[in-house]
Amino acid sequence: MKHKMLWVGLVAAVVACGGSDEPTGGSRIATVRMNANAISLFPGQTEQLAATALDAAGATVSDAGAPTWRSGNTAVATVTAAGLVSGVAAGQTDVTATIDGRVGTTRVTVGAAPTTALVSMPGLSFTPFTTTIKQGGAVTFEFPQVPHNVIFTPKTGVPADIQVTSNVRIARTFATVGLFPFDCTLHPGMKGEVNVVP
Ligand SMILES: [Cu+2]
Repeated sequence: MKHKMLWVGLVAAVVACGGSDEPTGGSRIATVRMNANAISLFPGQTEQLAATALDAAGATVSDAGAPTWRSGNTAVATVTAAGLVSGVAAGQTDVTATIDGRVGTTRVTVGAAPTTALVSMPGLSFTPFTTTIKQGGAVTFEFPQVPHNVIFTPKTGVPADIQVTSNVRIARTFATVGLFPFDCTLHPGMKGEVNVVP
């Protein structure tokens, strides 16, 4: 979301500066700066990239055209015309943004999602909030002394809920790709989610 807002801001700047009195003719763009030199994703995860055109002095060229996005290997990661990168399969590639012939590059590493993961419950929270796991993998819920439950939002492929318990580890297997939110109904706002990826 942070990256998306950055990109929206860039678009707004381009619009705001349209028709400025800056010189034309020949590229004023010296480099294309990416918001990240490198990113890491799991298959099925996305991340928004942003590219900024800079002049020779390093100042933003606010009325530069929109970047053209390209993935060096679409079997590893794809990128949309708006710079949204999606992990496809484990590997490494470069995503480039070209503006007026200048190229910015972000190295994209797609890692295999883990087959096991642990969710702990410090205070009245699930940590981490989002657990990413490979399809068929198992998430272990580590219940502390304070009792909690894990109640999943009903949907196809969701595992069985875990009723109120404490001082125990209980695992659930996730056979279906998708996002599976859950709550502890004893503690309003105590929420988490399991993101199951191919
Ligand atoms: Cu709880």
